[in-house]
Amino acid sequence: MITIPTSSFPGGTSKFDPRCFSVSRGARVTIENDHSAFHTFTVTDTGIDIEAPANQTVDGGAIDVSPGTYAVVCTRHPSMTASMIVV
Ligand SMILES: [Cu+2]
Repeated sequence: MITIPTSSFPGGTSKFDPRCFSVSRGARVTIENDHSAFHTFTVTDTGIDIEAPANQTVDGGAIDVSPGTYAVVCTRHPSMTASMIVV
């Protein structure tokens, strides 16, 4: 479960919580967007691009990529980043 906290804005920096996490290959991820803005969970150099509408929890599907460390970003807010380690 990746959370985008409700307190992300205003006055703060939007973020993923946790900022660094590991998942087993093939595991499903859930994105809980508790914030009042649209965000994405986009994994660089993969086809993973999950839209997380405001105040919704979405099933991100299975993470089926090779083991390694990946950069995660919100395409709407480039300062919103995280690291995903696939094992
Ligand atoms: Cu965002």
